[in-house]
Amino acid sequence: RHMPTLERLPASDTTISDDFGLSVIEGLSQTQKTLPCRYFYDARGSSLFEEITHLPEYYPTRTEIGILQTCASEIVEGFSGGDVLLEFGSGSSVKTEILLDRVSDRVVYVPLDVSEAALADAAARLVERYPALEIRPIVADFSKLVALPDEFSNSRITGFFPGSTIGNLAPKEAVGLLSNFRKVLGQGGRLIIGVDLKKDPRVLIRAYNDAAGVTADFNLNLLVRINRELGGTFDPEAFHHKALYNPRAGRIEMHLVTDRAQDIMACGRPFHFSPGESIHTENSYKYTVPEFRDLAEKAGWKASRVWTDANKQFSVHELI
Ligand code: AVJ
Repeated sequence: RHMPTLERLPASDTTISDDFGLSVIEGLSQTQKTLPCRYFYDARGSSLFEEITHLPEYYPTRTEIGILQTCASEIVEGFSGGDVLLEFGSGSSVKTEILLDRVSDRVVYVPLDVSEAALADAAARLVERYPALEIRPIVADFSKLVALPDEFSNSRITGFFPGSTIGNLAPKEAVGLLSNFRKVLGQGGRLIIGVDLKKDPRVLIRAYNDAAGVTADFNLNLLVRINRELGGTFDPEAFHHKALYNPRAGRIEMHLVTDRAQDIMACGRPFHFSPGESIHTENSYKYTVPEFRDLAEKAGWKASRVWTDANKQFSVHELI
């Protein structure tokens, strides 16, 4: 079979090239220095994240996969021929296979990702494994997506957004993204979304502070990337990884902390660090089931079914 053709949405052209340099200048100029977590995922960052998902302390990925395996038939039971499964930020599409394995009718799979290479790899694998599946990959940034190609305007679309990526957004931004998904999915649209649950902070902190130090390397890789791509002069050895649970905000925070004063350059500009100062690199919000259902309803969705694992570590929600 031929490889599916790649759709490039006009809206995505401007969005994919959002400027790393500008984000770094803006983030490092604030009183609490910050860097956006979306820049973790260069080639090394992506492979470190993959490693994280296999760590004994990092429960979310394997727990979500377990839930999907259990509830996949229920998720796909309403599918009929021509229905669309659209995955926001599909990456390798590994979790999608759990759903595709249970689909009997001829559905259309639309993987949507900023990485053309990831889409090509995933599509090549899926056309082999699912000969009856129609695949229509779209290169786009799901956070900036405004509309789908016209050909989908009459389709019933199920959005799929696993991985608890929604947790990286502040609740207000999460409502914004969910309401945008609702517009994009249109009439009769449905969303299946993975959300990490609130739990014993010690379990959470361990998941972001693994004994092997992979999460530390993942966090520090951001400095390596700034050095390489933006002429940065960070000494990654002079920073250490810190993960904490902020109970008032209900989120894990990751920081890069320096013990001593530093003057570094990045993007041709100087930045000063005082002893003990940190760069806030990631938030990972955790929700109870009712908290997330409320959030989804603020975005105009109706919370429908929800699946969790026996230990109530992770949740998969159906929004209609
Ligand atoms: C899967 C992107 C949501 O917040 O748990 C893992 C990323 N950061 N370890 C998460 C991450 C540190 C992750 N997301």
